[in-house]
Amino acid sequence: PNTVYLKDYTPPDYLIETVDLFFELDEENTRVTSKLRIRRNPESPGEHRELELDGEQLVLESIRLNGRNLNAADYRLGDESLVLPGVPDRPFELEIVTRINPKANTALEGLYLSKDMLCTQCEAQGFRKITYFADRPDVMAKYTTTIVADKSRYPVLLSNGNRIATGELKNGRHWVKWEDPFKKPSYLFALVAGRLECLEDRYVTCSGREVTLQIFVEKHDLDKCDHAMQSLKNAMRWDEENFGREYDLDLYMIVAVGHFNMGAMENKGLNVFNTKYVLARPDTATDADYEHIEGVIGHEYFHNWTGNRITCRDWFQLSLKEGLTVFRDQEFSADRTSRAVKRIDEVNMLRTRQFAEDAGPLAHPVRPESYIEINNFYTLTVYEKGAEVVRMIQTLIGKEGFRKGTDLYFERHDGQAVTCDDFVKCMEDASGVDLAQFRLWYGQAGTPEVRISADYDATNRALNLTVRQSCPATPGQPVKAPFHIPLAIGLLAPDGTELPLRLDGETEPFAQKTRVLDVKASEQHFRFVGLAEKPVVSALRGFSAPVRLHLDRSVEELAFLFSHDPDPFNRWDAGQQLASQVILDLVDQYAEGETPAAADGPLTEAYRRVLSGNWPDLSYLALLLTLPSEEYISAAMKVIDPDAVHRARQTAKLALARTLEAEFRRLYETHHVDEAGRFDAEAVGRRRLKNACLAYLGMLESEEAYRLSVRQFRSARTMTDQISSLAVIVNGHHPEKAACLTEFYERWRAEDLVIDKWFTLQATCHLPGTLDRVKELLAHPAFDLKIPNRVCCLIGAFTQNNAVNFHARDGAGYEFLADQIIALNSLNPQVAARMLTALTPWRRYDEDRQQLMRRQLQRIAGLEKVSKDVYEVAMKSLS
Ligand code: BAL
Ligand code: ZN
Repeated sequence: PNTVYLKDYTPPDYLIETVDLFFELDEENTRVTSKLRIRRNPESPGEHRELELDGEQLVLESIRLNGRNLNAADYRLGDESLVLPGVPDRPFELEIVTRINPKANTALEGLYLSKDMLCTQCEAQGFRKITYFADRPDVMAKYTTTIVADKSRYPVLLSNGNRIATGELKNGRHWVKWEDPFKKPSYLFALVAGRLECLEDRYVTCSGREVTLQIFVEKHDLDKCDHAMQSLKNAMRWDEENFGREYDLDLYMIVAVGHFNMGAMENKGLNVFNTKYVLARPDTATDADYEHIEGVIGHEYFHNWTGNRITCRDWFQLSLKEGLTVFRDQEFSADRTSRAVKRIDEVNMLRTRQFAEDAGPLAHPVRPESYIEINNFYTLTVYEKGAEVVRMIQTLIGKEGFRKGTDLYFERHDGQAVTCDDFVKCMEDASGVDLAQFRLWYGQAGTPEVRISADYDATNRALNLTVRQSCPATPGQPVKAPFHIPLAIGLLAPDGTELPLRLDGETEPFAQKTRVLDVKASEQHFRFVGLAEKPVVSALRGFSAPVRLHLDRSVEELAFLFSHDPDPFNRWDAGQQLASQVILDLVDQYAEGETPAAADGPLTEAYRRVLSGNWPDLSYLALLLTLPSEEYISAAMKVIDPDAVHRARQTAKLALARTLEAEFRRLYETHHVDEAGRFDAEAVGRRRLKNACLAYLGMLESEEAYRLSVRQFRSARTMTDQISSLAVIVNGHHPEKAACLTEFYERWRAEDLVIDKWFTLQATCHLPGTLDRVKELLAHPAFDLKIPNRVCCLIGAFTQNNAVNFHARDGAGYEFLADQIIALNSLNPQVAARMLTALTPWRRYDEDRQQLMRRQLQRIAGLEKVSKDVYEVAMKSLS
């Protein structure tokens, strides 16, 4: 397969001004007529001889140029292209008729069937599976779309923009015509047809325009749309208030689809969503689901400006829209929920998953330089690290400067397809801050390591900080230049109060309690003065840069910060570092064949102090009480030993449960109140805390814990409470485990998203025998390899969230995964490639596991009909 390079980018030779589409829908034989107004691009340096259009898996029926039928001698047809060698100099019209088979489309790109519904997914390159087109984001055109279909099967016919005409036809057919007044790239095209019900509402924008809001779902899901609708209205208001962005069409539609490769898709005026980010009812969706729905609804809505009106010049610039839009949805959620908790959740994901990506063979910059299959680059690096890069810009130029920067960006580039560099330039121009060195964050891969050493000079009452940075080599980038790192820092006195942050030479005290240092060199010195006592350094506050921080700390210092740091992120992080130290000590002891005996003193004491505190934000307290994940602990090891990590973490958890049982019990009972109808921060916090306590109590495997968990399971009125108690039951030896799993299945068998949770719970059970159970579940009538959500909830959950079982020494987990990938490779390459990443970090394990994992990667790479998606991940993983 070909590699595409950023350095090879050239502007399109031809521009497409208008696209007039005519769909005659049929499950297996859809006919697409596309009329294009095309003209040469005056800005293209090329010779303009040939017009090359992209197209895959299409049956070409006819082509007409300015009304004249072309025959086979007039064009060249390849597997992935249609080339017209002689096209006029002046603007011309091209009409292309193709046929496609949506039912056979299991890759879920282009037009496909989801249950009885026809729908599209065009990002990144799905439009070329609908018709021949210049399928690249810098070709922006105005679209009209007419859809003809059987009225009883497809009473609802949707596309982008506004519905401008409808009509009836013979033989029970009808048609609808849509017009999108905004220019857009082909990846934002959408079409949906089906028997759908609609929840409708209205929104009045800041300038007083009324917008109709519609959420389309299957009939039995109509009672699960209220939260999504409210989230949409919240997002629309928030974007007006925080970014000055008003919605631009009179209609905003969302359709929930059961078969979907991604989370959701921001098609202009017609978002298509994975059902899991739309549907919620208190008894079917957890608090986390509710939050994710609001976040994703916000994300897709925010794309209307950051993505749709201003789009990417090419796919290497994907983070231009994704990093910025993730940052925007993060801020939206932080304003809607708890800022501290949201930040911790984000950083947790970044530090475990994105850091691992950055440290492995698939590492790539936020703006990649090459790809084989662009679908493989919808990654944590492009999205989450991309959002961190935007956040750092805000930190460096300030909130006001950032808002001026986005205002300028919208003004300067509206209607254009631009680059990451264009965005940074707006930030520079608006703020006057030089971001030349900062741009390296877009081009250099890898997670920078920042080492801080602090030396207190008692005689001069000064603190000398030395900050060193380096960045490990990544594929194709052996040597890195120093990054521009915003390092937020605070200094604490022994009683926990914040000390002034005056640098040597400054006459005025610094006004704030947190100060951002500009770290730009590989070694830099900062001298803080006027410090009567040796301070404790609170560094990288709020996780001000996506770096690995190394700062030697004693257990006492960590315990101090865990009790006193006013920065909520750093306070939580101090607890994580403390617990990691304790657990890593246990790992060492297991590795040396010892069986550690006692509970750890400092950790227990630190937890006891936290438990006795008075906490307004209970979600935050729940996070303080949660041990670092196995993934996070593993990341600190030279060679990952999944068994030892699992055992050590369980041991630490059990020790805490034993020593603090009474406290956990007290908190559990205090917060075990029925608030089924409430989803405010307080009710969510109660549930999060209560369930964290139940998880500790469950470790005890006592009659009492069994009673509590099964009582909660059977009386729960929220999915949060039910699934949390079932997780405790499943991961222990509860006598009613099998009965509870059956009850749950029987109760929820009609709710796909709840059954997904049932699969996940069993797949993530850390007890022995889980792989056998997962294999049984593959044969369960509710499992279907063609449904991405099911694949993620069973195969993905087992291979990515159950290290101790997936990495079983005999390699059975690896073989199982490879078998599934081989089956998925031909059905849905995108999902197959995503699943395959579980084998990518094979070099992080011991020799035996390395061999076993590598063998499966080789088996996959050697497949006769390997898809581009899978090939790229397998080859890069092995290289
Ligand atoms: N553009 C793909 C889905 C999303 O990031 O919104
Ligand atoms: Zn997005």
